[in-house]
Amino acid sequence: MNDMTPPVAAREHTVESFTREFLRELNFGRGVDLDRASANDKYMALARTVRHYLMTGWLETLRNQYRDQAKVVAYLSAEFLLGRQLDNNLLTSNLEGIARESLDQLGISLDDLREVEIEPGLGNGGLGRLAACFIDSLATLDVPCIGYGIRYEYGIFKQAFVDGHQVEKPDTWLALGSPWEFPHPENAVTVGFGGHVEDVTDEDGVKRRDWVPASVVNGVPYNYMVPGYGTNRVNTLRLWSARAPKAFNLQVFNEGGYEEAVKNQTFAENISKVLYPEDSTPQGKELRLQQQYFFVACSIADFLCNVLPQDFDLHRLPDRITWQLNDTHPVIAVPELMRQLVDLRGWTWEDAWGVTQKVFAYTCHTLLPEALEVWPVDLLGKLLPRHLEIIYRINELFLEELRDTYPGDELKVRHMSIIAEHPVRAVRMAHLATVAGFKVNGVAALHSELLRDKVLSDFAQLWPEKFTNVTNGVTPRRFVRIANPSMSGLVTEAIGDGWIKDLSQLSRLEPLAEDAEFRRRFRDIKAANKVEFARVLKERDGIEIAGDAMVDAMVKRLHEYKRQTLKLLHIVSLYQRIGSGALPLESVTPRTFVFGAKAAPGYALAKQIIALINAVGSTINADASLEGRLKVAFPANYNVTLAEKLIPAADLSEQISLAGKEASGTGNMKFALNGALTIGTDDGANVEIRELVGDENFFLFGMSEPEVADLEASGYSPEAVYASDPDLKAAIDLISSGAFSGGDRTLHEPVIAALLGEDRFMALADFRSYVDAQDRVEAYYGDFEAWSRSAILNVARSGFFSSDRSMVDYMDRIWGAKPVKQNF
Ligand code: RUG
Repeated sequence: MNDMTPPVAAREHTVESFTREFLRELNFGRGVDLDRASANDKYMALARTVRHYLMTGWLETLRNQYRDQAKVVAYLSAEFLLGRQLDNNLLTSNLEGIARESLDQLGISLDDLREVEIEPGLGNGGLGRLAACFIDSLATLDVPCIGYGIRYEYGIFKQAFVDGHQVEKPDTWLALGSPWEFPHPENAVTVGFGGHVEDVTDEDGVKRRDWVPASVVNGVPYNYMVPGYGTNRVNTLRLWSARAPKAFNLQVFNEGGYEEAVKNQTFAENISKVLYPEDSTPQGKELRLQQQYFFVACSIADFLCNVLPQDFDLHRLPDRITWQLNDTHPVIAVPELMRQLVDLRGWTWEDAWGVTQKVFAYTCHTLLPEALEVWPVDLLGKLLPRHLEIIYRINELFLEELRDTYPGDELKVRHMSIIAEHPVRAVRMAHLATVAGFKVNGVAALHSELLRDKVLSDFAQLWPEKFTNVTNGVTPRRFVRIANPSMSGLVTEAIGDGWIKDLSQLSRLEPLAEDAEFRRRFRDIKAANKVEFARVLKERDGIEIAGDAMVDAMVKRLHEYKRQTLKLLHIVSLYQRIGSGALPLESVTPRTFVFGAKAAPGYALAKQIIALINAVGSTINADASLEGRLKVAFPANYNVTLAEKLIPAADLSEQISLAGKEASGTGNMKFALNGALTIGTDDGANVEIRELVGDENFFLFGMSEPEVADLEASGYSPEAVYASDPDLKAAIDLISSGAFSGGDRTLHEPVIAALLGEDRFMALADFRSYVDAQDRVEAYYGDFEAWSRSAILNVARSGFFSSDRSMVDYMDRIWGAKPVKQNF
């Protein structure tokens, strides 16, 4: 590319031009005519038409970047949970109205075509969705960014329920084609695995270590456009797909050795076959480490060799890039860069380490010690022998520094070492990231504080300036503008559309909370969103819910610390109290309890909790005596697409983790921004949500983090809590009696045993406070004017939770990257 290359002609933003383009794609791209085109043909043609409109911006962004060499943020993430692309790309290309009109004229419904798109589920939950929000915001803010990740052939498993039990099915998101990606097999990068390391002396007599891998795998880049909203900038997301360098062994195949002939191919392609189904508690699996190394090695080589100009002096690398490490998953990038500089380019260790320490920054997303990845040295050494050597060397120098700083304090040295000695010798990836990174951030104020004072406190003492906080955020484009068009229309009518790019402008809605007519319209929109959600649930899952009941939503991965069991105990308690006559049915607000949750396939207790929720749901839903007042809806396979329907419909957002366990949460932000009130503990970003929306517009309950720590220290007895609270006891006893399992007393025993035995996340301890808070919810919901006022204030005061703001914070506190406006 040079400055003389003419820019690709921009497409005309007219219905005629769009129609021409669409029909051309249908005829020439799909080889069908309109009369015979299937819905998929039409969707594909539509998607390709939209991407033509984004092409000028993309090519210009690449050209400008190549010319200006502005500092780039490379967001290294094993997960990008993108959600459907069509709506977002229609919005950013300013084609929503034009596309609809054009398709209408052709007798095609845009809404029908939207339904054809299968979302790329390339992430487990919050962490992957956050990455998708961040790249959207960076493009919108005109910041040069490349997202680097893995193009999993199968994304997060598709969840089904069989007799209420979770069954995992492969997510075949690519089956009908993927119109948004651009594969470039000619730019494949080669990555090694296994083998050994040897000493070599080069022609100049310089000795160095040389890694001789046992096998190699090719990484093929697939590029995706990441268009900004209200700007011409289109950044790139580059996802790597693994391929065998040699397709297969023809000779062996011809001799009938069919399996043997494709062995290499299978090994290679398995690497990007499936998203590792974990969220907060990683299981140490070889394939997972292969995936991690595969994508960071491809990404680093790509940046050094393809993105930077060939004559670039790598000593200036820190001026050109920050590699943001999204959790510990990409941390193997640290020794990989060292290897690139020392082994492949002959740099001294000191020079290489000097640069390495200036280009990586690390975001930690957890507080659970078991979620901080460690890799046994046996495994790491087998797969990446040279990287293990480099890690040992980094650690050796680090420990020397520690011994100088803390003479005689071997306990501290052992605590801080990158290498753990027990239970097996292993590399602590969070320590490696902290030692190498120039910044370490948590993802909400409380989380960053606990990271600094508890999880990584020794490091924070040594390097206080490294530690910072950036509270997470969510993109207002997808989660308000697109997901909630009616509310967006109302907001825009009231304050203009500047909020879509500057969410702090939502504060201008505050006075309207006092305006009865505005409240009525706001309420009407929520009511209509509920009807729409009910329609979707019926069509998608065959679940029937009332269109006008309170929508009480708990959607997140299934994990004990998130405490779906606490929500369940509340539901069972309501049911039990109604059944026993303690609670008159007429006094109970009609409510739909919506659950959405996938359990990691290897997490047995989480799966048992799912089965229990479904069992309780079936019983309650079938109980005619409740006159439909309580309903449990647990649609299988909760995903971004369903989230976009549920969140605008929700009244109550359940954010009930044990204080000190949820790093941030981002669902909590999406609900507040769509006018749901939160019932929550003082945990993660709930703390900031409550501070901003105000105590009176938030239902706080439960122990604070210091109270949890105190209770832990003084000895917690779930049995004692159970014995002392009659409602809790009655609820648990009802489950144990077999009331939800056709009289079978053993079926749900493991869940009850976990609660009464250890109750690691203190659900029982917070039960009373939670039920009291739910009583406050009931009472407040009855006053619909007050509730609507609070709902509007939640929207008005949640502008802080835009991922645009998060990105500005990252730029200021970490990256030093600057927006670069596109001038065309
Ligand atoms: O559990 C956390 C959420 O609290 C957080 O909001 C999200 C994004 O920061 O990341 C989630 N997370 C953490 N996902 N995987 C991990 C494991 O470290």
